[in-house]
Amino acid sequence: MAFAETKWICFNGKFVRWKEAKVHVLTHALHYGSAVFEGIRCYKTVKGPAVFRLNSHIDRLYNSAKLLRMEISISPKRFAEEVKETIRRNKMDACYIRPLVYRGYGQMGLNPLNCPVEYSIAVWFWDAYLGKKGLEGGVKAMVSSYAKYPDNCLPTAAKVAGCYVNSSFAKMEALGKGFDEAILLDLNGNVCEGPGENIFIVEGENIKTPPLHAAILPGIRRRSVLEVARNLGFNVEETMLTRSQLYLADEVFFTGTAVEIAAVTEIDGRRIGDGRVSKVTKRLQKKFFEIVHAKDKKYEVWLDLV
Ligand code: PPE
Repeated sequence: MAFAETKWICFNGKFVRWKEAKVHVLTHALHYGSAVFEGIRCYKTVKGPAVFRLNSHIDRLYNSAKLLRMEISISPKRFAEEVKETIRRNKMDACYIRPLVYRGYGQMGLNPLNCPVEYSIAVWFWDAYLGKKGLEGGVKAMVSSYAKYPDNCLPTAAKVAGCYVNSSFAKMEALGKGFDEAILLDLNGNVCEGPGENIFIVEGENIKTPPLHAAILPGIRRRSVLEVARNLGFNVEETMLTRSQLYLADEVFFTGTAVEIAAVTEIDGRRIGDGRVSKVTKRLQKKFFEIVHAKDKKYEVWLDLV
């Protein structure tokens, strides 16, 4: 597989060659999923490379670590600095950033508390997650046969590596059936999110998305889209959504760091709206393109120059 390798990975604060950033096979996280991660994007702007809402992502990383009872050895401020240093060292002007905090090698068994907490930061060029299709033509999704786990089973607000097996199941099933992406419902049939994206629907002038208590990841794009849409004059609402609301919506779109904003034009073989990327999704895509490329002063505070 061709991976867009870069030169350096920050490994516990030291910069090591991409190929040398390795761990022992008895690393706790490999066996028990005891790791947390982030997905962040850096964009090329006229002022140089800029990271989108870096501090929000770092805050979520520290919250994820807290939920897993992991103490990160450096401060959030220092962590953010190391993210930027990793981008500089690799001379990237646009990239995806993947910080990982995990329980390392030390002791086997379910109790992770005696294993060291280690971290890494890798960057590479990653095109929009659902490709050109996601951004321009819209994707076909299916309602997954896998339900999203409730927060009293596994924390939904944290990006815990082990929890992503749920997402992988849904993703594999969707791809295997010829769809581009999955949509997960909770055990009661309420809409939650995609395996790696939050979901929104458009009903007339209203933009709706499931609330934080709907077993979703508190997406940073989600929060940003809510704010931008409100500022653009749309009625926005965080509310539980049913499966039928998905099918009957005028528009459906995914948001996320990797995916950006992607239109969902078909769900379970049903055409959504007119089956094309429609006006609200297009408007938000355009606005976000301007925001992340530092072309809208109002949102420059969301960009952190590298
Ligand atoms: N829900 C889930 C389950 C999720 O993993 C993501 C991010 C989101 C919502 C959107 O959150 P945010 O990026 O803060 O707006 N998924 C990351 C990982 C994707 C992957 O395939 O890996 C991402 O987009 O970076």
